[in-house]
Order: sequence, then structure tokens, then C-alpha cells
Amino acid sequence: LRARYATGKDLGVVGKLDTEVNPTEKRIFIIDDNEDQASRLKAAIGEDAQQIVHETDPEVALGRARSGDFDLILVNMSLEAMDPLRLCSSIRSFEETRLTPLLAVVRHGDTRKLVRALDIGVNDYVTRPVDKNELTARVMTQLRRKRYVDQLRSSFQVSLEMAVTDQLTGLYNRRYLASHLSAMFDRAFWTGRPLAIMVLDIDHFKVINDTHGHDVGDRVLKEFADRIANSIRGIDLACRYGGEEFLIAMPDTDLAFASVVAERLRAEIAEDKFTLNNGRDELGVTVSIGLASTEHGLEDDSAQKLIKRADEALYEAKTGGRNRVIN
Ligand code: GH3
Ligand code: MG
Ligand code: MG
Ligand code: MG
Repeated sequence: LRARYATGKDLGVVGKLDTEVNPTEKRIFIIDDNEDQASRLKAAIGEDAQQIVHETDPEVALGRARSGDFDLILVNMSLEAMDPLRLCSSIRSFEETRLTPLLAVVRHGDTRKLVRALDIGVNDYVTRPVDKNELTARVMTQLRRKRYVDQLRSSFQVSLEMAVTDQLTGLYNRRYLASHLSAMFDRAFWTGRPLAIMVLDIDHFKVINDTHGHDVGDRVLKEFADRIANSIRGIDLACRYGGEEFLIAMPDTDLAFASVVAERLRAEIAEDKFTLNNGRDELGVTVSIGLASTEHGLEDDSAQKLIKRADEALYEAKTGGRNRVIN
């Protein structure tokens, strides 16, 4: 599996959650086939009517709700052109509006409809005749809640991504590998299919850093990781194992096949130079690769032992002159 790339933009949202909302910046959608009443709702919510959109036709409203990216939807539960409960449940079922706050406007005393609306997933309600202060308060509460939930969700997603991926290369990190390798071993054991481990270490990387600077070194690492990611299969797991060291775990792969993959990768790295400074310079990079697989029996083979064998092969590749594959 290839890690999804964490983007800087996403990382920007980490930090303190800000639940202050300015209602005039929010997009509110009123679905009401009664023009007068919709106007009253608009006026009650706020002066800046630009952000408040109104639709009388419920069918059209459904389409607009899905494409409008609204922060809140108000539905008149006395709609006539469509069953308002069906309208609300459609809004809840669409992926685009699944989490959009839904506020029902119900006739005073219409408890049955209200209960059903709440069952369907309406977040809150106001009764008609609408009290301006109450409406504003409920709208604000929902907008605040929505903002909080949105921020929580995106920062949670970022935390998840940061926990399993290496920031520089976008590959999985060592911690993620550790948590998945034992499952890969179990699978190899139960299926009787071999699992191969490839350890890659860039040759004389220190020289690249010393000659061209740390930033160029970083770019080489990034491009190296991209090349790995592009040459593995979906079931393979590639991670940044250390500074300039990478590891690929390959399920259903014997040593012979892993050798072919490794040799192809080695040759591709050595032959296609890395581009620097936006294509103005090129840099030759080579890699040494060590391989090991579970073919010789799994009984007392642990993940750590397999990695150790691949590491020993890598050491042999280094001492044997680098830019080579050893298994
Ligand atoms: P060998 O062929 O024996 O592997 O030699 P080498 O120079 O690649 O190996 P060595 O272990 O001596 O040096 C690895 C260098 O990688 C040292 C370290 O400063 C550098 N390095 C580790 N992490 C990073 C990083 O994130 N960015 C950059 N630019 N350099 C890094
Ligand atoms: Mg080294
Ligand atoms: Mg190295
Ligand atoms: Mg190294």
C-alpha cells in the first residue's frame, strides 16, 4: 500500500479549534414554498441577505442543496409540493449534505410531524410563528456546531495521516510498518505464500548532502520515494525506514520475483538521473538493495529476523561495491 501524500494545506488546519462564527459569512438555504414566510425567515436571521438563498420548488431545492455547499438548511415542514419529511430524509441521505445542519420550521402544536422530523435526522426546530431571537439562537448554535465538527474532522484526518506517514516523502513511516508487518506475516503463514522484504539504502548519500546541500538531499529522498511508490504493486507496503533507508514488504512474493523487481528498480535509479534545480542540473544516484524472504520456513521466523537477514544482504551489497542487489 502506498501512503497518501499529506499536503501542507491540510496541515494548516491543525491547531486550536475556533468555534466563533459570523452568521453573515455563512450560507443559509431556506426551502419554503411560501414566499412571505421565507422573507420573514430571511429578515429574522439577519440583515445580510446575500448569503441567504431561498427556493420554493422542493425538487429544485434538492438539487441546489447538493451543489450549494450550504452551512445550514432550513425547511418549512408545511411544504405542499413535496412531503417535507421525504425532503429532509433525502437531504440526510446525500453524501454532500449528510452532515449539513438541518433546521425544521414547524407549525406550533404539530408534535407528530416534529417527532418524525427529529427521527429522520433534523438537528433542531423552531415553531411558527417564529420568534426572531429564538431563531437566531438556534441558527447560531447549529452553525457553531457545524464549524466545530468540520474542524474536528479535518484535524483528526491530519493527525491520522501524520501518525502513519513520513512527512518528507509521503511514504508510510516505520511505526506503521511495525503495526502491519505482523499481519502480513500471519497472512503468509496461513496462505503458505512467501513474503519478501526489500531494504534499500542510497549509496554515499552523505556525499550528496555535503556536495549539494541538505535541501538537495531532501529532494533526492523525495524523488527516490516517488520512484519506489510508482514501481510497487498495490499490495506492497513501502516505508521510509530511516534517514536514507527504505523498506518494501511484498506479500505473495518469492525471492526470485523480488530479485527481478529489485534489479529493475536499481537499474532505473542508476540510469535515470535525478533532476535538480527545476531541471537545470542532473544528479546520478545509486542504491544498494538487500533481500530476504520467508521461503526457508516461517516457524521461528519473526519479522525482525527477516528484516535482519535483508539488512545483512544489504551490508554485503555495500561492501561488495554498492549499486547492486544481494539476496
Ligand atoms: P552508504 O553508501 O554506506 O550508505 O553511505 P551513506 O553516506 O549513504 O550513509 P551514511 O549512513 O554515512 O549517511 C547517511 C546520511 O543521510 C547522513 C545523514 O545526515 C543523511 N540524512 C538522514 N536523514 C536525512 C534527511 O531527512 N535529509 C537529508 N538531506 N539527509 C539525511
Ligand atoms: Mg550508511
Ligand atoms: Mg546510504
Ligand atoms: Mg543508511
